[in-house]
Amino acid sequence: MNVNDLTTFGWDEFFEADFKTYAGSGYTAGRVALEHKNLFRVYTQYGEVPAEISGKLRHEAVNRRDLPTVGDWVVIRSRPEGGRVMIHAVLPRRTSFVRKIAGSRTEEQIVGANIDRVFLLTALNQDFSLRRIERYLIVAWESGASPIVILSKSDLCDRVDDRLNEVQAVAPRVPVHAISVVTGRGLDDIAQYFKRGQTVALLGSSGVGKSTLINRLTGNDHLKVQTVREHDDRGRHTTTHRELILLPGGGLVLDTPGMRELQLWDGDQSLQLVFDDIEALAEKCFFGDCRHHDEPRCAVREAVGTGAVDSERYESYEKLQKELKYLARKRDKLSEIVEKKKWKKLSRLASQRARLKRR
Ligand SMILES: Nc1nc2c(ncn2[C@@H]2O[C@H](COP(=O)(O)OP(=O)(O)OP(=O)(O)O)[C@@H](O)[C@H]2O)c(=O)[nH]1
Ligand SMILES: [Mg+2]
Ligand SMILES: [Zn+2]
Repeated sequence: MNVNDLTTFGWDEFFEADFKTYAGSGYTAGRVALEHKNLFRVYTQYGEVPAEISGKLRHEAVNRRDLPTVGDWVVIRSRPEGGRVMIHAVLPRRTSFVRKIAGSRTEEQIVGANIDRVFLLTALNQDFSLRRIERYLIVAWESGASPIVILSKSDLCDRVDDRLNEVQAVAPRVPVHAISVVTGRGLDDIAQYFKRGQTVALLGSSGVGKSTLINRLTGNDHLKVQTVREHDDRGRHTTTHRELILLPGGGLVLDTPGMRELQLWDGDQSLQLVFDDIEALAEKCFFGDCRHHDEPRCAVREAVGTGAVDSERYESYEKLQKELKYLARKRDKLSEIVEKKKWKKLSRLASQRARLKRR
């Protein structure tokens, strides 16, 4: 594997096209591997180097989306004195995995950029929840990456095939695999997803075995994993920051800290995709704008009544739909504010420049 070749890290014509405007002025490109308190590590053709954001980029950023995040391709320039390189710009993202930040504030967080596939990990113990898988699927589809459901710790479960079927039923058209790093089950099956230059992000609650799987794939114990098993099997948030790791056989994996909650940010269309069984039934309702509450000849309520659609799945669908509607309203308000902020900032920058010119 040639680590001086950026294609090893996923560089291709897509990013090349946007980089053209920078090429030739001493700029090169790199991919953000890690972010920690405003300090970054970036994969470059010269190796992995520490980096920081240029004052201009920080100054001109209106919101977080404008700043680099793990997985981003960035425009960098090394400084003559060596040491840290400067990040001057973020190249447009091909995909971005966005969630709403935890808590009540309406703010987005980009968990990872330029991800090709997301592994949604759920452990085959008390962690197992079909409802959580549905939620994860919406965020995954929305990111532009392809989701794959991974049921981890299959060695702890004696109904693995039942679980596989249950998950497949709520995740139509999504590959589902059961794995165990203890018995080795499924590890050969998932090898197909790790390809040179392709990025797989691992997401799931704390303690499901994300870091353990990556250590297994890299063949070392670079990543810290939870050592003492807790009696209640809940995670301890061992991983504290996101990190993009190059696999010895090619391919990149993004380790992420376990999430306490995955809040939706956007996803109307993905909701339709994840719940296409219910969406298809809704087309058969007598009224075109049926809310499936008390309207006559409602195909959805009928299906829930006969058990053709699981009632918990239907509740989950309604809940997620409400959540998305609420968010959309809040986001609309927010974008108004951001738009105003942007104009203020731009006009301030313009008058600053004009003043400088006059001097
Ligand atoms: N029985 C069993 N235990 C596993 C398996 N994979 C991981 N574990 C154990 O699960 C615990 C948690 O693993 P981690 O890899 O730290 O989990 P994580 O998902 O990275 O957790 P956070 O970093 O906190 O988000 C460790 O004690 C692992 O040894 C498995 O396939 N079977
Ligand atoms: Mg971890
Ligand atoms: Zn209806």
